Amino acid sequence: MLYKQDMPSLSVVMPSMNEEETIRICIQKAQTIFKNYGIEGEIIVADNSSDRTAEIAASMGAKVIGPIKGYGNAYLKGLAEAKGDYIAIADADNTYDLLELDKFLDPLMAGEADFIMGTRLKGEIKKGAMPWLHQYIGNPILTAMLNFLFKTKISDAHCGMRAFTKESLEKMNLKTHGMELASEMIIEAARCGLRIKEVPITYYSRKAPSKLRSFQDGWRHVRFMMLYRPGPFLYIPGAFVFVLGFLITASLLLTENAAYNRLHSFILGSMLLIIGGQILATGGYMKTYGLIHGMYRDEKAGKKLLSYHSLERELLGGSLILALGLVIGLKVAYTWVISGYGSLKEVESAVISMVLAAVGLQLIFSAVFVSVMLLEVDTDW
Ligand SMILES: Nc1nc2c(ncn2[C@@H]2O[C@H](COP(=O)(O)OP(=O)(O)O)[C@@H](O)[C@H]2O)c(=O)[nH]1
Ligand SMILES: [Mg+2]
Repeated sequence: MLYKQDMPSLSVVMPSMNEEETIRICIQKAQTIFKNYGIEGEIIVADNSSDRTAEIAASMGAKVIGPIKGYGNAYLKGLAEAKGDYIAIADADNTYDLLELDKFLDPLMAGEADFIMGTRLKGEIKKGAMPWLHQYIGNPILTAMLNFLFKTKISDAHCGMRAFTKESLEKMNLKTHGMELASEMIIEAARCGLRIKEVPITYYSRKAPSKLRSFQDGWRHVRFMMLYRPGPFLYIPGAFVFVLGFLITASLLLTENAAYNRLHSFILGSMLLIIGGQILATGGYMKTYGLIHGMYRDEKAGKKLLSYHSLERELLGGSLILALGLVIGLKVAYTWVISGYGSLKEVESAVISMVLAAVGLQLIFSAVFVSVMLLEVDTDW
């Protein structure tokens, strides 16, 4: 139990799933830190175990909550319970040495930073502690993406040992249920303008098997970043592909008989137009989802684009493009009928009709889908 005094207090939150071999040592180390600092401390174990983890943790005075499925969920519920002025988080697998918490607490308590990240890549990684794929490929790539997209300067975005002040936690809008919470926390810290500091730590190997699934969890982080920043993932490539398709198709249409002489380029251009449209539409869906869930700082432009009236205009625009495609398609069919159902040489018109119909339909469906997503939102967008 924490009592508010002048003395600061510390909450240590640990998610656990079948960590009976290591939960004891983790709690002991946290308690040693409480003693060394002479601070009031509480340990919260957000558990989802079928072994004796919860029983051991409770017997050592930790507050055990659960069962909680999902790494993100465990933190969301665990952090909601935390009452300390300072909050530290770490795995319950003893891969992080909780005695190293001093490196996190000192700068926090000195007011030098609001959010302290451990870094194993600038610290030490014991032999066999981190799979090769994570150490040299997954983690550096995901970290670089995060740094690029969110202008952070982190060296180990997936380090699970972190600490922050209670006020910082309250500022961050954390909500993801899975492993992507690790990325969300950094993105939110950066978004809220928290002062982030890294401290090198040592990473030890695990006893029980890891719960991480490299590819599924890696992809969850990428998907999450995409949601926050659809621009570099979808808008920019989508617009590039669309414009390229448009230029190829338009330049061929302006060339005499090019649709026949350069048929393959013509089809390539058309394909790029359709693909570009699809990528842009997906960007629109992601942006809508992000706006609904308050993920962006500057929401004005996005909200305007998604306002009821602009959706109506998109619907109208899509219908006109589709209608044009259908008219051209009908013209092709008519030519076929009056030619006595013989062989046709209307490839150019047929392809244009197909592209217009596909792009027009995409626009109509996107406008409909986005407006359906907005049904649940209580605004006058
Ligand atoms: N409550 C809860 N804890 C989990 C869950 N999945 C993983 N954990 C715990 O979260 C921490 C991080 O998971 P871990 O397997 O160590 O991932 P790694 O450090 O990336 O290998 C460990 O303490 C796990 O026991 C879950 O679904 N629920
Ligand atoms: Mg771990």
